[in-house]
Amino acid sequence: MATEAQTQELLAAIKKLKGRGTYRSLFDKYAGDDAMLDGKELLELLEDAGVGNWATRSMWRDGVMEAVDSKTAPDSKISWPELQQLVGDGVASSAGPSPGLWVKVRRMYTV
Ligand SMILES: [Ca+2]
Repeated sequence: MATEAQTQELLAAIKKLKGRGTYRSLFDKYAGDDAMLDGKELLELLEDAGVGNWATRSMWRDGVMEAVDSKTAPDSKISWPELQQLVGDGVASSAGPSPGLWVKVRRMYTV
């Protein structure tokens, strides 16, 4: 279950982890040299951000991956443009994610 609250929790945790850096630098840190965030790297990010716990974190990973990964060319990896859909560009972040993405992220926590 859950939804809006968990989406907000996720975004708040990522924002906190980002600290004074940018979303781009955070992405680069976890994505590494290939500039793609795979499942293992996403799990590390979620763990460092304190999202979920040992029992639920893999569900968060799967949910985030499913919501953010391209629907037309899914590769189970998150590129920077894909992550931007979730966090915005970090500059004009007040605009936030598109309404369609909110629905997707919300749906992924609904069992
Ligand atoms: Ca992808």
